[in-house]
Amino acid sequence: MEYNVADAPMVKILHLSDIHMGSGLSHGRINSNTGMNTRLEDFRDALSHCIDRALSEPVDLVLFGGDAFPDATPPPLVQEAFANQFRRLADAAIPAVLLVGNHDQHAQGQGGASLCIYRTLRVPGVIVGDRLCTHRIATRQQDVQVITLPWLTRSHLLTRPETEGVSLGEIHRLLLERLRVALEGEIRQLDPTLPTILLAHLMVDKARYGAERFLAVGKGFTVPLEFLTRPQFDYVALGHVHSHQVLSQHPPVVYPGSIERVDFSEESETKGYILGEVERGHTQFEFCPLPGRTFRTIECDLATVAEPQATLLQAIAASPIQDAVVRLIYRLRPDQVDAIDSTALHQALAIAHSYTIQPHLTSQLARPRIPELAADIGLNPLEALQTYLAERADLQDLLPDLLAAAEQLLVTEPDPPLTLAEATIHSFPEEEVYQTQLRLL
Ligand SMILES: [Mn+2]
Repeated sequence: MEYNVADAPMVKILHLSDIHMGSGLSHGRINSNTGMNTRLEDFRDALSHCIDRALSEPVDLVLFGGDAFPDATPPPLVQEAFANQFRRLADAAIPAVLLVGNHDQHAQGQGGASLCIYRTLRVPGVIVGDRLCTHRIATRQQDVQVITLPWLTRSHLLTRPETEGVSLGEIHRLLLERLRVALEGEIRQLDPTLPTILLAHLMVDKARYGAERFLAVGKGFTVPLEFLTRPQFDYVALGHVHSHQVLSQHPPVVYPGSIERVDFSEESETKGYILGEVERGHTQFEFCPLPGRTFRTIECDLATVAEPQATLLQAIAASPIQDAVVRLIYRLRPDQVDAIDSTALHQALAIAHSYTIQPHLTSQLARPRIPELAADIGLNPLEALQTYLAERADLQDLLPDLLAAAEQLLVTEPDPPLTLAEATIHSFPEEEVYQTQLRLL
């Protein structure tokens, strides 16, 4: 392709994705100064960092790869936190493309309910990508073409009669075939002289999975990387996968990843966004890390240690937990439970931003400590007690009394068993049963 480099200045872009504003609020607490959940403030700050950078560079175009909120109906406070940041771009006359991800769509019907409001309001410079089409966008430098490919469901590309009685595998094959044709249609009408970007929310077959796997309700279909590595594209800006990864260099096919951790599955991932310079036939880009809130897991197996409390406190002291979201997971034997002083644990964890403590008892059946008491050996209750007590040196003084008491209990005639009718009436009043069932739902 022939063109004069001097006539084709590069377009500076900022590409971010998977904001999920309003996620993981259980890891936060209420900020008494603002009344806001601190995790909502963290997500807002992460987005604010991105927008700060877009303004300070300044970039010519911002690309958002989809999944603005956890669902299509965010509460007004969360909508506002998102809108306040993108409004700063509009104020600075920097165009932004907001792509619709799977979390932005309603389960039924088409369109990105949570993002379409920006089109309805005609916010200057904001383009909502809720269908496959090409947008020619005027930037300070030059025009750029952006093909938007939102999260596709079968209703976008297939009609009901086409999918009736058809296997899921066959539907995915049909979807990919339709997508290939539709994408080809967009590619053929591109202006070959302009920088061209594909902005898509999808799962590429070669991508590593992350937290998005657990967040998505319905499993979508994966798209082969070959669909995206077309010479007509100068940059392929992706969204959906939460861990940053570069799938191809020519052209660059990039997931920036999410901007904040939604849960512990993202504990070890670096969060950030992409800053790039796109020109026809040549693109440079770099990943820019965001500070982000640290997540820290402390895991301890206490079942084999002599001093469980001291071991646990040492493990906490050895972890940098200041201002982090912390989970303390420890395993212990049932007979060690009394050795744990939970007040001291809470004190040790108080410098964390938030924390949870998850004790797990090692299963007696899985680890029979007294071979004579293994599950497959038949003993009557008194024999079982004698076998157990024989192992407990600390209880030898009480042995005669304990055995006598046990014998007494075992020979005492129990209360006559309740009839079924009585049991129903006495143990489970109707209302209580109803309440129990409600909790189960
Ligand atoms: Mn997604």
